[in-house]
Amino acid sequence: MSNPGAERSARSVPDRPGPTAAERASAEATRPAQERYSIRVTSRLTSIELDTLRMWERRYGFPRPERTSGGSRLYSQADVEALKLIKRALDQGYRAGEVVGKSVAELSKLVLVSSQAPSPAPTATPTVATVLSALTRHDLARVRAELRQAAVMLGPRRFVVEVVHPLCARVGELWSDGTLEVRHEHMLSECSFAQLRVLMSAYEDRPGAPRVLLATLPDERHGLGLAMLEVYLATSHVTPVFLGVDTPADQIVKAARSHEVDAVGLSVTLVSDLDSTKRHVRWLLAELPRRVSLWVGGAGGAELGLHDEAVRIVGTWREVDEAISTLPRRAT
Ligand code: B12
Repeated sequence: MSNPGAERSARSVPDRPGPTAAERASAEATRPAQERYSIRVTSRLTSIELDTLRMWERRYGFPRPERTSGGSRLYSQADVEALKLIKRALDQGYRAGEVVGKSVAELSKLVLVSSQAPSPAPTATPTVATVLSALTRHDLARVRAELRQAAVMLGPRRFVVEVVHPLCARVGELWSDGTLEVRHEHMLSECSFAQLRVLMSAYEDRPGAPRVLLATLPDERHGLGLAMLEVYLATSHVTPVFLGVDTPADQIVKAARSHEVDAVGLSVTLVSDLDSTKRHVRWLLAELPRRVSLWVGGAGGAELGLHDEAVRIVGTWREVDEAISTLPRRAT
């Protein structure tokens, strides 16, 4: 039986000879489009010496690159990412034996926990652009990788303020003008939540730190603002108590009492029914213990027209800082 595909490809073979096996191997070894990198490129990308890469492979079995037919090493994008984190951990004082071979998740945590302010300060702008472009291509792996890398490079606070917040705002705009669809927004929300959760796993309750309960009222499903705030508070030595979205007001009061919080933070978007939100806020003011402050943040907060000095309307990160500065310090 004839095979038309084979015939077509046989006809299209050019007259001049194709590349030799060695040429193909060498081209493959340096072709970033396939996300495979030669040892030389990997060394340059990660600032790790060629000999060190070979030695780790022998000693720790990592990285274990693929080989071309000619035997040259081909490192994957994941190898490069892990190696960059290993390099950061080494720069922070870890020994190779402690970090080489750990997973990217473990390394990210190590590097974050031990990093002070990242220096020199890298800029977040390329990340926002790259994530948006990956979102439009449905390249979920790239979205996750970019967010993970930005979190490590910038640190949790800058990651929230300079990456997740502007990304959400931009995706909201692109969604309302029809450039992006709801699936893009869901994808970004899920990936952002996941990364914010990883960041939170590095924090534990600090004895003596003030506590802030975070929730949204019934029918408000936007929780990313709260998840950002959770990380932001944790980096400000405040213990966040994340209750989540769509929470009945009486449950917020009960949780505020049982967790002995100093403030309750509500996130309100423009989607919220503002009259019902106002009623809930007034009810909360009456029911919460007097020493518990009430913060209302998110784009809908300012639209509520609440002029009650017991309610703090918070719209910017600076205002979040001001609100934090009013929290009492507890005796340990
Ligand atoms: C992600 C998202 C979703 C996700 C939410 C996922 C999740 N689990 O959170 C999903 C897909 C569920 C969703 C659904 C909807 N969404 Co939506 N969504 C967004 C998006 C892109 C980001 C939301 C967000 O996280 N904002 C948080 C940050 C980015 O916003 P922020 O308010 O400025 O917050 C700042 C501060 O106020 C502070 N902060 C926030 N909260 C708090 C709380 C406290 C206590 C403090 C101190 C500080 C603080 O943090 C930020 C930094 O300063 C926004 C776009 C946008 N610009 O917000 C649209 C947006 C809010 N959604 C919109 C709409 C229309 C909807 C839907 C009605 C769509 C639909 N037809 O189904 C539904 C409604 C669902 C509901 N009943 O709540 C519109 C609202 C427009 C309007 N004027 O009404 C927006 C603005 C998009 C747009 N441009 O059209 N959405």
